[in-house]
Amino acid sequence: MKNDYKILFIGRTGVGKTTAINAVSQSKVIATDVAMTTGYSEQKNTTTVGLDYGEFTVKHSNQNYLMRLYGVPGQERFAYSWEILQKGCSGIILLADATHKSLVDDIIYYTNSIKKSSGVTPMVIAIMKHDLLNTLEKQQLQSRIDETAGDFPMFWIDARASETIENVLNKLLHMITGSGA
Ligand SMILES: Nc1nc2c(ncn2[C@@H]2O[C@H](COP(=O)(O)OP(=O)(O)O)[C@@H](O)[C@H]2O)c(=O)[nH]1
Ligand SMILES: [Mg+2]
Repeated sequence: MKNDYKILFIGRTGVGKTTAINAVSQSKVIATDVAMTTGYSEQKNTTTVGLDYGEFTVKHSNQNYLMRLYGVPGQERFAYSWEILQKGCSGIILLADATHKSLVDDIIYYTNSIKKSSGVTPMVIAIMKHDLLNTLEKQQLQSRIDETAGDFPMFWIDARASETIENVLNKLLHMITGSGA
């Protein structure tokens, strides 16, 4: 029985992909961040030029499930790399930045691209940086996302808190294995 899964963390630069994979990986994370020469963002001075890679093993009923975690380059490069990356992909975590004005557009863009090419791959939406919103903003965001992507399970995540990411990985594993794990 296959128990080795390729999981993609997809989202724009700065959303928290590298932080999230670092937080849960039990193996040394391989990152390809380099100093940025052009300014996409004022807050960050590194950007992902390739992939992050980490590993997360879940033990269930005496069986180990290895989740291979890949941080996928932001939207700028997504269109070019997507076909290659999705090969053998078992599950997708779509990371969306709660503080970014393009949050809903991002979700529409990614869910449409993904549905078109791999409509059956289990996918969940992880909303990052919600700690920077107030309660009302969070409620408004929740209803906009429900309208846009209500058919995907949604989680509020803090990339710096490993248990919130582990929850998402466990949910995704359930979806992949059909609750066998
Ligand atoms: N406040 C807050 N900051 C976060 C959260 N997730 C990530 N960050 C911060 O966002 C910045 C960019 O994260 P990074 O992992 O480099 O993003 P990447 O470009 O997607 O790999 C880092 O300084 C993180 O600490 C979150 O949920 N809340
Ligand atoms: Mg990164």
